[in-house]
Amino acid sequence: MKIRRYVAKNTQEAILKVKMDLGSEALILNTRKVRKKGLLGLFSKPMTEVLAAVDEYSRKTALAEPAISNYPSLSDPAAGSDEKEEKITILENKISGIEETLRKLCEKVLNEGRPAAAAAVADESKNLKSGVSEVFYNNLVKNEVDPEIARKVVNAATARLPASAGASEMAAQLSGIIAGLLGKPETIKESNDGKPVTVIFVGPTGVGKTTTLAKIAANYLLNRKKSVGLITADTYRIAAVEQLKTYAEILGIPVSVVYTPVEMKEAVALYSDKDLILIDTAGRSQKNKAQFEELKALVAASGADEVYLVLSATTSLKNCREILKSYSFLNDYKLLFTKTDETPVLGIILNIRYMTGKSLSYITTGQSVPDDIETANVDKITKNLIGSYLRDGPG
Ligand SMILES: Nc1nc2c(ncn2[C@@H]2O[C@H](COP(=O)(O)OP(=O)(O)O)[C@@H](O)[C@H]2O)c(=O)[nH]1
Ligand SMILES: [Mg+2]
Repeated sequence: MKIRRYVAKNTQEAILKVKMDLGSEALILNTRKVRKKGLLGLFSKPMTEVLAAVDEYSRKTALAEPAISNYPSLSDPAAGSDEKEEKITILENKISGIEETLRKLCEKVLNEGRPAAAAAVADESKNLKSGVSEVFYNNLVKNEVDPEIARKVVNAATARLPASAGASEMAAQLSGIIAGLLGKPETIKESNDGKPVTVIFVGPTGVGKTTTLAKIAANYLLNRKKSVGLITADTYRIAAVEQLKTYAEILGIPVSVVYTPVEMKEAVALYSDKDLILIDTAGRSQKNKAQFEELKALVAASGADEVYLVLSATTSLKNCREILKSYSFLNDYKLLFTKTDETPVLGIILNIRYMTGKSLSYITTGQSVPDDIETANVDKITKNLIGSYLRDGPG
């Protein structure tokens, strides 16, 4: 990862510079207002400083990958600078690399045999490292990573780096640590015994369980040519049953409505010839213990191979903690985050993954069935967490 600092009259201009220099995939690490140093600076207009990073790799492949709008990248097809500019940029980078090496060499030569001065330089670089750590810590917290987790990952990254490490080394270390914490997402497994894979979705009301189930059903049916059976145990509201029936009708697949654990077992048996059985449930009131007992019995009766706890990325950490408590009766489950399109920050994903240790799976990115769903992309989530989105507004 390559990191550079840009100063311009305003944010737009700074971003333009970033794009010209680093390309459209550049990641903004930090923006702040700065004034010229010295007495004159007091009277000068503030400038905008932008700290930006880019993967050498992602820059090369940027054009091959579709841009996904809800992640903070600066995708813009017009940003592909022409060949000359590209060459100039490469040369500039090479020169600044050489400058840096020279500077370090000079320091080394000057400090040889002068321990006090050497210590001063070491001190200086330690300050630099802790300054860099704070920038990243602040970004993580702004992106709603739990401060405790943010502190832990930044400390871990700092500990692994030499005192002279700069922002690019820190970004690379942090990316590695966060990606490791997010783990490898696990989606619905293939059946290998000819029996259907049975999947049940649980979670609070309104997070998007039914919509997500419809997206998965449609994808299995249309893209993977699999046979699908639907079951709904959400009989609290007539509208909920109708919603799933409508999707089933459009897709031309069967749906069973079940009220009791016995009916659940029967419905699952009915679909023994399918490749995939998707089961919808009702959200429960956190205050009502009996409702959770009911849900527990339904989950058990379904004999589901996989349970997905569906959570909205817009839910606060405090509420998520409550929700997790309510669903702690589940033996095992995977985390499915919806509505990532409704929030610019994805800290909740890392927080909940860290707290539960459960695998990530899919994330959903909008209301549109069947398109707005994807396997959680650890790389994109990591970038979202480390980067500083332009939340502070332009100018
Ligand atoms: N913006 C956005 N809305 C979503 C997403 N998933 C579901 N919704 C909307 O959330 C609302 C509730 O969805 P529904 O599937 O009925 O939630 P359920 O009560 O958990 O079954 C509906 O208006 C959906 O269109 C998503 O990924 N993004
Ligand atoms: Mg529903």
